[in-house]
Amino acid sequence: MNQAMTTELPRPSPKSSDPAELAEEVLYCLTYRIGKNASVATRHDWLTAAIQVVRDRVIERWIESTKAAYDTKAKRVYYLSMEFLIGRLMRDAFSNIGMLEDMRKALATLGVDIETIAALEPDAALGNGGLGRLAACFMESMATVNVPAHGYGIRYVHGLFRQEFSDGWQVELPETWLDHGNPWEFERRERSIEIGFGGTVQSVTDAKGRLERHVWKPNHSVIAVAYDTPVVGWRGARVNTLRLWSALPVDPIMLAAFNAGDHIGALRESNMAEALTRVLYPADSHIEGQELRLRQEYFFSAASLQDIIHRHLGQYGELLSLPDKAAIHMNDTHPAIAVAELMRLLMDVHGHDFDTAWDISKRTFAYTNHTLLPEALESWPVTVFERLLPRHMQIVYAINAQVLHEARAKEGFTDAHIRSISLIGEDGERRVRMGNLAFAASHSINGVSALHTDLMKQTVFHDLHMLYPDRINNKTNGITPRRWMMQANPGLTSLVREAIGDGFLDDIEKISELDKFADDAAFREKFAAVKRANKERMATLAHERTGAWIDPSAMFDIQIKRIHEYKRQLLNILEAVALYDQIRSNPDKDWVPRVKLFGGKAAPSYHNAKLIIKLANDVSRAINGDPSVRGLLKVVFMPNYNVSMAEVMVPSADLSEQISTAGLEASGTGNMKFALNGAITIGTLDGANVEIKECVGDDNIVIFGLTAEEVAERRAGGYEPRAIIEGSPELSQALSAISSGVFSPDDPNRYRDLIDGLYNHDWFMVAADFDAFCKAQREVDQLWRNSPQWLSKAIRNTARMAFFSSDRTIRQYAREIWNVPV
Ligand code: 26W
Repeated sequence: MNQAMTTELPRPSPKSSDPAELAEEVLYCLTYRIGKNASVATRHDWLTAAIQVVRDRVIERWIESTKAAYDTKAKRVYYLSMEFLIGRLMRDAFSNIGMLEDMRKALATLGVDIETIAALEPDAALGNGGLGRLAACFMESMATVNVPAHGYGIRYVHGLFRQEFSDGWQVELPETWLDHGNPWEFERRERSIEIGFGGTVQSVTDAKGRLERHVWKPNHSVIAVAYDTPVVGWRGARVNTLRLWSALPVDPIMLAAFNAGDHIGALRESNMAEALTRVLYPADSHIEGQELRLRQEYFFSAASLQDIIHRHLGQYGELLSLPDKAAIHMNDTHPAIAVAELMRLLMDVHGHDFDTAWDISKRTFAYTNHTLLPEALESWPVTVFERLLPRHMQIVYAINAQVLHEARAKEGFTDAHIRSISLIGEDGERRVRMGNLAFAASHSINGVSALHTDLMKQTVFHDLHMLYPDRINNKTNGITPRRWMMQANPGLTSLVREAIGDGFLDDIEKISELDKFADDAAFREKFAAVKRANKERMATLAHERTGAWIDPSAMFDIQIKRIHEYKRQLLNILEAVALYDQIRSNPDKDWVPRVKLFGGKAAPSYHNAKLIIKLANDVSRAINGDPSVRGLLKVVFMPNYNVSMAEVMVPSADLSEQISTAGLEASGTGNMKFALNGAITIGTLDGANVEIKECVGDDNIVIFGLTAEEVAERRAGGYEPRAIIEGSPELSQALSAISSGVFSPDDPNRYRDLIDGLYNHDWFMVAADFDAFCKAQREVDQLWRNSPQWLSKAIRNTARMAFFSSDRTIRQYAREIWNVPV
């Protein structure tokens, strides 16, 4: 290594895949881009140098892809999302461009272990959960299936908080993913856009006093600066752009204030700007209604819209063709303010009339809904909206007038219908309903699983669906098999290649050829060996992070996702408590050894979710410390669950817990990751579980509990949890143990309210499903005892999951929503 470190290094001819030449390139980067030689380079320097070598290849493809889209006048997709939960990028980019193994060898010749440096890369957690991770999978699939696309979002300085446990309680710490710089991003100062807030609206009239146009005069503004990250598709097919916006103060204003001696005012401006993109709001499925959040939404939506318009005008010189050349997709309602911004740009800046602008908007926008939970539906007080965005407020009123006019013309529309479709909610404080705004402005509104789409039509958007019956459609979610199988589970990937060849790497549909191997005893053994190795890797991680030893021969039963009452981690914990009790009462029974693993973050302000984490940790301490269940039951809560941790946990699972109250999980995508990696699902008929069941077959999944319809009936018909609890000895026993402080001797009343909630209302029907869940778990035990049978089912899960590739999902979006060829 030192031999190569002469003072002058020739720039090696790039594009070689020869490990020796790649090694020279790494040294070149280390020297001339980082300014170090090998003897003083830190591990981070090696990481940066390795990334830069691959990045050079990526950039070539990036430029080609961008140029080709321009030259062919291709329609572009703009995916607007407040969150992109991308995780680490190195393995993804190296693997997709086909350089992972060559770089591994090249680095080895330099004495550098690629796995060691890969682990140093920060996990970019610019998202909360499902919606953000879906956006990341979609970006990868759009590049893979060759859709020219730009993702637009926010470059948060602090992504989702880091979670630690202090005496079992969640503690949130800031996460600093940019500490060592970010070799994947390119700052584009030239794409800086001024974004205004507040102020007034002036009407400009012509000589005859007729209104000509409105002019918005904001009273303060910030600069949006673009940072671009290349997104590499499989085999480098195409490289798209993820453009994230960062806020800076407007210098002239600052200077003027400084000159005028208003130092405090200048600082306020500067802090305001930087506060805008400082942190990701850590609540999913719960709106806190902070004004800063609305500012963030407008900031990134307006910057993105202005950027899109700038690009379109640069190429086509007019905006009437926008819908033919641009599809703007809103990932949930967080970017819905983009609707009013596009209308403003079309009318106030480019002189189009309302009808033309509205027609362009509706043909350009599409919207995906990701949740039906009422507490997660966005709305903003008219007072706040008006103060921050006075011109947009006027536009929202104008759109509302248009929509209500169309509704009144429609037969059968009563005042109640009108009230429900109005963009302005009138119950109590007047509020702008962002879902109705996004719906009204979109030619396509999609749900994320078949069940969720049906429920959307029946519930939140019932009346809007009556008014515009051809807009709602379903696009069942998917996951990228590159990250979630090829990269996360190289053992399984090699095994599948050995069995059915390489075809599935390029066409995931071909993985169905694996089905016949479910009955092949030799293959089953190999499949089991891969799972075993993944479980050993997981056991090492569990020990590193928690100190707990878990036995890889036990069943790994995993629930990882955000902590939310509707996701029912509590149901899973209660079952563990009940099982613990049964094992102690019948120590001689032939119990199946289990390790229950949990992972997930609670929103910092979500009291019950945090209490559920504490309960899991208290239960874990009691069970793991009790010699009478040693070797039979363990409970481990992994701290700081994130994408990188999921990449280790998912391939290690035997059993996947997908146990939400039916009707409440829009889709789930963790469910897909587990099944693809050969775990069997225990789940309710909720979200995409319904379709997973159809694909893998009834015999290869364990379904229990109330259906969405039954949940609705029970709710309507006066649900009485107390009676149910009293009728279930196991549940009563578990609840009274928890409630009386068995797991919290230091504070016996800690869980009193939580448990009382189950007796009194039990919104999420934990009691109603408890016995069915326990019974299903004992069926799972029974399946596990017959190992060949278990393995056959696991293999069939892997073989039958092709439908849940995000390549399929993206092709459907492209054909059925965006009108982009694929
Ligand atoms: C502003 C607060 C907020 C933030 C995020 C409200 C709502 C959200 C998201 C809509 C929550 C979310 O991530 N939803 C999940 O989206 C996934 C992708 O479609 C689905 O698989 C999950 O079922 C759904 O919960």
